[in-house]
Amino acid sequence: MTQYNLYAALRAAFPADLDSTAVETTGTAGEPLLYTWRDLDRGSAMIANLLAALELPPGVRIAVQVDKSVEAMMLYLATLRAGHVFLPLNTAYQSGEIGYFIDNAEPAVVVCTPNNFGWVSKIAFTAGTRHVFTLGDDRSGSLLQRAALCPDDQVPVERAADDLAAILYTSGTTGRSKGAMLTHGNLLSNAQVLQQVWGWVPGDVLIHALPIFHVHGLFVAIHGALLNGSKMIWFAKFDPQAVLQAMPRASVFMGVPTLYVRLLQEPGLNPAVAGNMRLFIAGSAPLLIETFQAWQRRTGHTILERYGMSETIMLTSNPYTGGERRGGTVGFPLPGVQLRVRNEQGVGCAVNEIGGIEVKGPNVFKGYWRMPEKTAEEFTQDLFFKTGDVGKVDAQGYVTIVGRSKDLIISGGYNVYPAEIEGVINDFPGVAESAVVGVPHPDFGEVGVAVVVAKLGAALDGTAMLAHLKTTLANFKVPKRVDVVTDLPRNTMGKVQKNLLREAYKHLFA
Ligand code: MCA
Ligand code: AMP
Repeated sequence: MTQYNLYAALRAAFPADLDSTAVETTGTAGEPLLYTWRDLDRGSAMIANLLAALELPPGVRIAVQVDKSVEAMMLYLATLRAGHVFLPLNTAYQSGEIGYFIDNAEPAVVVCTPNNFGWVSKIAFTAGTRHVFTLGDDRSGSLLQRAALCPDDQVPVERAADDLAAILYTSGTTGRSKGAMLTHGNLLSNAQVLQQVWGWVPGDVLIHALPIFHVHGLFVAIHGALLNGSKMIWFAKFDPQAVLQAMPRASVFMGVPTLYVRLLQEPGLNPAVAGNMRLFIAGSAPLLIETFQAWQRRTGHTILERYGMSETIMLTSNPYTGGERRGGTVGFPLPGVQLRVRNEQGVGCAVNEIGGIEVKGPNVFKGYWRMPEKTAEEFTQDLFFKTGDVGKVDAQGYVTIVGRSKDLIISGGYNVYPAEIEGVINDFPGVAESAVVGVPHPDFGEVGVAVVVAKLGAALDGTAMLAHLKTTLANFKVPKRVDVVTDLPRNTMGKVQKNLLREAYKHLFA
């Protein structure tokens, strides 16, 4: 198998003028910050050399829970260069969640914010991690202090296409997260396909306003810009007004639907402000047709919706050219991706018939970290990956997602697995049982509502329960409402009828 490194492929696309601007951003005090391509290359080389100095065997996990910064991106690039495996963690995760990931992944290195060093390092050292560095969003912390002493050139360690580049934890229907193992080959092939189908051109400028611990912000956006030698206008946090200010200088924007909903609330969104834009891309959650149409009316641009997963990176996309971008659909399978829809008996569905979406291609992950049985369960005999999404394909080949067979809520682009939340609620004193369901929400698309039954004789306090959940779970997982009821609706088999609960609560936030 040919030897290469994803970083080397990205580096080869950097512009000839390494002193031109690669990233434009603002510091924590609002001061303008510019990074050149040379800065990205040198900075990532120094961190890669620091990792090399630790003399770790190739392929160890580098777990990272830090605020978004350009240096955090350099740490990702450095991990690739050093031949290790990047393991990004949502900054909202709390100690119980981080403890699980560290125990499960056994990272050789953990990088956290200076503020969290106390509790994160305790978890990491207890789990056997020997190196814990800190990285602040203001270039503070031990990682950069140590890296500053290292040489600023480095030859990326050669890897095979099949070698791991990253592990992304994605929650499970059983309530336990699984680490999706992505290879250098998965990531590079997908980035190359997207560069072609989205028509990236020299001079493109990307607005990067997404978090960098998930596929969307970390891979689709960063790889897209780097592989095209394109400048990024970089925001540590999504702020609709700041994005609008940057828009006249940009040409590509990527966002989850909530970002589009919030931009639409800005009076300053108009065709003129979007006049230089070439492409608006949406994904990670269903884009409501109303949002799609409102965007057309307000800007004159048609959002291109695409569909993907942590396990597969990008799978389908509406056409950039040569066809209609059809709202409510996720477009066509990307070149190289085979996509089929099958019913519960495993029989292929007819045109427009609804079934489970299954996929195969160079983008499909290698399996779940240390979970061979779980991996085997998620693949068919002929090695298609079962996405857990339910959909259909029309006569022209457009794919539409109509629902999910997995019990999953997607809230503001983040996945929330009811089983995990129910587990935490059920451990709360006085709780007999609970059900968490997703209901429509105007800002987040969908949010969780918890319906809880008390044990006989117990009095439950919804406010205390919410306070407990806020200290236990990442904030976006906390249900927006807890209702205490006398019993849960069940079918004749005794199974909780979540569809009835969804129906009962569907207008709660409407
Ligand atoms: C924040 N809050 C949320 C969410 N985010 N509640 C539900 N769902 C959310 N997503 C709550 C917090 O708990 C808090 O509540 C309050 O909102 C304010 O928190 P803050 O962090 O200030 O919120 P924000 O900055 O306004 O964040 C909203 C956001 C953010 C910008 C929409 O959630 C976001 O960046 N989402 C993008 C996620 C993403 O990148 N997904 C891609 C996954 P309280 O005050 O009560 O505590 S990759 C993927 O899905 C696949 C592969 C793909 O296809 O791309
Ligand atoms: P994650 O586990 O974060 O990788 O989320 C993957 C899931 O997000 C997919 O299985 C889909 O259910 C959902 N998803 C991603 N893009 C879209 C989209 N454009 N429309 C509907 N659902 C989407």
